[in-house]
Amino acid sequence: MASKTPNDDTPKTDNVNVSGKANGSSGANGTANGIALENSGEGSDDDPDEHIIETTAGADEAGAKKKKNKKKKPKKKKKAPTAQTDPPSVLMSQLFPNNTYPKGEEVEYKNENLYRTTDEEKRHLDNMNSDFLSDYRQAAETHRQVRQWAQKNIMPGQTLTDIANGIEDSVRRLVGHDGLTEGDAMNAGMGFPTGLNLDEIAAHFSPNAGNKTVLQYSNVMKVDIGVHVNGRIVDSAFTMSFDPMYDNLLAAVKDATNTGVREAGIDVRLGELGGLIQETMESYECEINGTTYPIKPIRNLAGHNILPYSIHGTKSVPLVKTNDTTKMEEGDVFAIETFGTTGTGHVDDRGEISHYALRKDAPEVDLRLSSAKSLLKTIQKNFGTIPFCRRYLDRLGQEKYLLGLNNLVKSGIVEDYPPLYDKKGSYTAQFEHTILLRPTVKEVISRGDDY
Ligand SMILES: [Co+2]
Repeated sequence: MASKTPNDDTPKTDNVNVSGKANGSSGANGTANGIALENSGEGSDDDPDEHIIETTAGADEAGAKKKKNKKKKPKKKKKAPTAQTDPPSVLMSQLFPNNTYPKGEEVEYKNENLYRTTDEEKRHLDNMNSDFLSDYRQAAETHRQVRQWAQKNIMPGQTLTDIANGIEDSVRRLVGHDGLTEGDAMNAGMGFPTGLNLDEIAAHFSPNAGNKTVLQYSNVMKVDIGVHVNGRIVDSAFTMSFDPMYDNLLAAVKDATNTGVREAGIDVRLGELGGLIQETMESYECEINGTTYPIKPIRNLAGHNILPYSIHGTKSVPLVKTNDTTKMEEGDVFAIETFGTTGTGHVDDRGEISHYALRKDAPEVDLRLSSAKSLLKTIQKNFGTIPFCRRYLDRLGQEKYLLGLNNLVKSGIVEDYPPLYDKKGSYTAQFEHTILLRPTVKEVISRGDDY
């Protein structure tokens, strides 16, 4: 989830189009959730194990045995699952017993910080963080499994609403918290609303109830997913497109993000890191419908540090060179995210808001509106300071809450995060990873085979 640079006073001169995306005629009809279930090819009895993707050898033998025994139909012993299903439904804690979740990519620090890899004191500090690490690794593995399923199954013709619900239901199943009983979403689940940002929308769009937008072949969609376990939020995003025309745009942003991830480390100055990101991004161009565009970083968006239950800390990682001499420090968690665009390189607030979060520094206000008071209690109990969207209130059974919600925003208790647009007709892309600056090594916790 992107951090927008504060004090951005550029007047909003673009022609305002509040209606958002046109709902082009719907193409191929998706199934419920927009996801076709992969058929495992085996028999069609209603055994839930049938959907498990076979990863072990000996499947043929098992199949032959099965035919022989067909008439007897012996009762199978249910073993604990060892593979994820399609769509994802097996608990992380079952796939990885005893809190042994896979590590992210571990990268040694450079130069004067290289000593940390083997330093006894730093190793001791690292070992004291085992709960922090296992929570973070569980959240990251959930993120990888859900996003890789999403990458395989998202197709033009599906609605953004079905795509968002498919991702979020999967995340909640894998961490074992549906978030429907009071306070359950605070244990583990969504770390922020799923961003599904099309074309010139760079960030902070998630469908509200009733949104009928259908994903088109020509769209460039940023998928920004947050997963948290005990408040440890993994913030990681990728971009999907179906037309190869956009490949260079995506390559530019992937390279810029990987530059930021590679060059980040203890004692690195944030303004200088921005310069390296900018240099990488600006070395690309992309031809779209016969016009060649330079790829620009979006200069009023930034990466950010992450604190427990709080997606935006106080440090930000710019996408262009700045004079910010703030250093990254041991123990910091950063979301390194970059955005590239064929547009102006500047985004503005526009359109209907979906994303909100309770402010950490919320003032003590005597709320007069009873609906605002009760909504505030619901938000505090279910989300704390974790960002949420209107759909998350809907699924808790909240109704007619908009007046109260707007009142909380006006009172400075809740912050709203409007969708962020570059100019109409432009295309934006995003890639993002979460990194842990552990005492001994940098861990790119959200790294996967995909990006
Ligand atoms: Co972010």
